[in-house]
Amino acid sequence: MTFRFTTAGESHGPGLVAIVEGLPAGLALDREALDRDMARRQLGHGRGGRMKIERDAVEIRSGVRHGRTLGSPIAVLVANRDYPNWEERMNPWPVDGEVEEVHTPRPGHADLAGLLKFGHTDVRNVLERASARETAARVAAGGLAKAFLAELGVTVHSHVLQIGSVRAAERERLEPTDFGEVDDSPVRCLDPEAGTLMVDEIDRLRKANETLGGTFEVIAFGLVAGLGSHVSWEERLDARLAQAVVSIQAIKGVALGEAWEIAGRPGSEAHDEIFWSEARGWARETNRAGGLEGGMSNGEALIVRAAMKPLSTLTQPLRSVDTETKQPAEALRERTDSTTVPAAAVVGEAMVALALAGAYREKLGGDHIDDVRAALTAYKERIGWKR
Ligand code: EPS
Repeated sequence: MTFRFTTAGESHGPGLVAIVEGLPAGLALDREALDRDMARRQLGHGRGGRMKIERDAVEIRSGVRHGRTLGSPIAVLVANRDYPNWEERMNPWPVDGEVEEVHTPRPGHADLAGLLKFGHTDVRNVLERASARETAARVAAGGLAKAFLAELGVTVHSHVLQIGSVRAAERERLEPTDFGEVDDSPVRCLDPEAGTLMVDEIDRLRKANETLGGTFEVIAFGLVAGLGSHVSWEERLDARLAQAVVSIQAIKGVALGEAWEIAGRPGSEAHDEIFWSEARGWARETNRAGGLEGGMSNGEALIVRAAMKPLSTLTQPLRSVDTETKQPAEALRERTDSTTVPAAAVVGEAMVALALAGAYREKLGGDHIDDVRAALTAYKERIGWKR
């Protein structure tokens, strides 16, 4: 059983598409839950004018009937409400009149390398696809993965740890219930004081024509031990999670568990000692590994952190070169967000959910969701899993 997904779409084109293949039949989908995630991705202090235009919603085009999956590929469409304002510039078909080309690549964006690689003369042919608008399609796909995981007792959450120079206080051992109100924070931060300072920092830097990056954490609860595998590199769950999260636009680093902190500690303070009791079964008192050992889940909460660079579209542009004249020029100045770390955390949830859904499909197989549940029960029984 191969679980996979792909997306298509340009930022200002007619819309975005995601195709998810390999979910079992009979899985119940909740339309409101899917759209709730789409709206959560649009949240966050520091968003620009575009989010006032878009009202992202999932339109299912195939693979679902009367609220349940059919086992066939699921195609979803997310419309770009901004398209009518770009119809001439982004029309799939020739238009009357000249469409002005962009020749000033932004440092930090895909603009220059993409232009050279694909032989375009118009930077827009690259930037439209490189844009983080594409993450709306990932969140739509991730919503389907989350629905599947929920059937297996897994939930995926996220929160912002840092925006610009402001860091939230570190929290030990978070539980699913800690995330009930995270979307009420304007920056999706669990530390209200830091959240207020983050909002101030965003406002201050926006006035100075700056953009901001930051870090966020995604946590998945309820995993069974043994997802992924130690036996070959491409089956390692940690490697797949890292790829999934680093593939998000502007993400430059990923940490699994306390990766960077552990690197400087002695071994006796770096690992999670193993315990067993009749009541709990296998358990750990600490979770420094972030739920991953030897490329497999160990049943503890799965913790992935990501670092996002400041957005590369600046209202006070950096120095660049005109790709036609080769003369110095200011980089493209476009409408932009000041920061999208809160939104990126929601995209992180989607990518982690998609990676985990793939790992569960491989582990448990099954054509109908009932087959998958039965396989999970049988596996838990075999390994004596009590959670
Ligand atoms: C983006 C630039 C902005 C963002 C966009 C990503 O769009 P625009 O150029 O239309 O103002 O708003 O993000 C989204 C549209 C979205 O849905 O997240 C970029 O260049 O990456």
